[in-house]
Amino acid sequence: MDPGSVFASLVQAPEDPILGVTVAYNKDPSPNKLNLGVGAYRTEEGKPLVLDVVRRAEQLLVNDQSRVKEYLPIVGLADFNKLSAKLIFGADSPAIQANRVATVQGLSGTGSLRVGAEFLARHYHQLTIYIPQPTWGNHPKVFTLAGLSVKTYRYYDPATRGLNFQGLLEDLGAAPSGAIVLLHACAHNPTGVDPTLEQWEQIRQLMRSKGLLPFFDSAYQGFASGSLDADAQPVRMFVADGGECLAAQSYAKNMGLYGERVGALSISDAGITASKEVIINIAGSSKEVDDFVCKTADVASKVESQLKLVIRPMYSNPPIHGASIVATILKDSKMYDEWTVELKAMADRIISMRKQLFDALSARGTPGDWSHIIKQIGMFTFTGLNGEQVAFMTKEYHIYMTSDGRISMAGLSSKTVPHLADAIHAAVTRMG
Ligand code: PLA
Repeated sequence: MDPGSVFASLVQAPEDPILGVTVAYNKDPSPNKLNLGVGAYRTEEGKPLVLDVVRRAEQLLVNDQSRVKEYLPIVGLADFNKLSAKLIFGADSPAIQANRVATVQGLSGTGSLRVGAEFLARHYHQLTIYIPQPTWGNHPKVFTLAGLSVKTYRYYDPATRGLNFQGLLEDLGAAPSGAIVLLHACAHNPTGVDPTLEQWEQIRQLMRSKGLLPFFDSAYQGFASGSLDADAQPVRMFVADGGECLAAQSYAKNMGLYGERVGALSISDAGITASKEVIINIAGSSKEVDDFVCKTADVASKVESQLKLVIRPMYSNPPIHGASIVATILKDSKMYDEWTVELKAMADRIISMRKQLFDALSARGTPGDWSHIIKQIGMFTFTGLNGEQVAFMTKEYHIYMTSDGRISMAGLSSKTVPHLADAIHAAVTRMG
């Protein structure tokens, strides 16, 4: 019997639209090749960056002889979970103070999204999730495979290269009550277009009035503005109103821990937002308030217990190393401060790449309005280049990017900006 034959009828699957760009890049022998596909930060020298504070945390961990390699609990490292919830919801979050938040460690952003989606598919009454159009290419697959039904809401307007706010409000306004809504916490991927805080407030009011459930994907906290707190503002607005909220966090980009696969999923249950004194005035008795607080803490514990049932048969429990690095940094105020400085430097370098690319195109007189390069936020520029132009740039200039015209600004350096500008100029003038 031919041992290979049982899978002989398989069709060859296509490469991943994002990670496949790196596969193609690796095969290219050209010395001028440039990978602007996957969102991975590079230095001015084009090298991957391990943050100094991460190296230092790793050193501390290595030197600590009391550390062992035993399994973590199913939900992960307790310190890491607490600190992660604080990082996204805010240290003074009433939800955390009232024990209304259940947090589990996840396999980076993707794994945390998947665990959240599997949990919702099992325990939430509405199985429809609305995702922005466009969104990160893996979102529809993660949610569909978890058992949710995926619909889209309008988000980006190609004509203005900005937010289609009216379309967004109309589509969420027409969504069935209770539907889940995936929101990018900041630095929307791939468009680089975020709502303003005023627009977030309108989105919040609309969603709460219709009982829509917010599920935040926070893959770039700190990368948009350079400030961890400013970038978490949209999430904190939703948590502050006392309604339910899910948040998937990734430390891949903001701590440069890509391959360590470290992230978290937090589920905040509904609760009261006013101070105890105010509520006693309304409710009449302190006991009623205590009962309520107790009940909500009870819900968080039930949520956690069910998350464990999702995780255990999937990968049993999460890896220890990355979470230990993060916890070491988050719990030490000096290391935390060092992290924020290094994070701000990464964000600033990306912003300076935007300016340099914009200036280079202006200097070449490249036809079209390129101001979106400096207006868009975060790791990516959604250039507006079409698939044909992208293919031309890859073939003629060895520049690798996703076929939707997204470029990772974090992969660019002062040295490579002219090469990219030449390629865009040629693509636009010859294939425009
Ligand atoms: N959510 C969004 C919006 C992302 O852009 C990414 C990563 C993730 C979640 C998942 O990241 P993690 O699992 O590594 O934490 N997006 C990258 C990489 C940077 C990728 O596609 O996997 C991108 O190039 O779009």
